Amino acid sequence: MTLRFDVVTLFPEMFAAVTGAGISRRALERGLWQWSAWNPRDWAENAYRTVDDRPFGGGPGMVMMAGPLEKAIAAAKAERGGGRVIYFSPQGRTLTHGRVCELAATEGAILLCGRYEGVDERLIGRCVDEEISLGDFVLSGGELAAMALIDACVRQLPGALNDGASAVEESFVAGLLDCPHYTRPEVYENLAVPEVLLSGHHEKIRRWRLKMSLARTRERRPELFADWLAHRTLSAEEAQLLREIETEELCGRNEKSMS
Ligand code: 9WO
Repeated sequence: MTLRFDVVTLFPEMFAAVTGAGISRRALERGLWQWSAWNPRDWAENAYRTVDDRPFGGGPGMVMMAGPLEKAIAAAKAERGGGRVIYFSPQGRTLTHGRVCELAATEGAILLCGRYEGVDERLIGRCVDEEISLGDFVLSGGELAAMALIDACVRQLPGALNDGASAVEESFVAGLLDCPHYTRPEVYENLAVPEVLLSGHHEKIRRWRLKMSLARTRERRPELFADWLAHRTLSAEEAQLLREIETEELCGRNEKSMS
């Protein structure tokens, strides 16, 4: 079973961003995932290949017509033998790491990318199984959101990441934000790398990184931190690190001076 994305889009060439570069390109070449583009223009009714029309009720801009989209979706379904249809819009439910992992473990989906002011609501009612948002902002179309989903899913596939790096160790996986990272030089513009990272003491380094993840999550994403706390039993080490973090805050120290 291979992850497969069938993308319904007026701009198939945009997808070179995921198919032609980086980790997702390598994974595609390794056969870890597949994709096809379905251009609704190929199912347009007239000689101008029109796929949009003016909104009923008036107002600015254009709306994508249901007919060509439904036919493009049907063609994709026929080739892959069914599949869920995901539509990308700010009206959808916010994408999470958990949903990405679920999707990466399926046969993939048909990704419907809207343009203009959106898609005729009847098409959404008839064909769309799930509506996904990346956050509270507006893009010019669903393509960049679809590519974000593809990239996030593909990097979860076994064998997609390089050199033993595992998606299981990244930011979010443990429900916490990532720790800070440093590379050479040891001093940059008078700013030194935290000493512990140069110590070669792997146990201390692991503990420091966990502490930074805890402190950052608590400070920057209190709702994420509350969730993390609620869904686990604190280890003795985590409890100790949190006490240290709280004490250091009371003394007026912040992340920048912590080490
Ligand atoms: C455009 C527009 C122009 C004038 C007045 C109102 C308007 N609304 C829109 C609009 O929402 N266009 C959308 C463009 C239609 C659906 C596809 N588009 C889209 C998807 N924009 N932003 C997203 C998106 C998807 C996922 N996460 C964040 C944003």
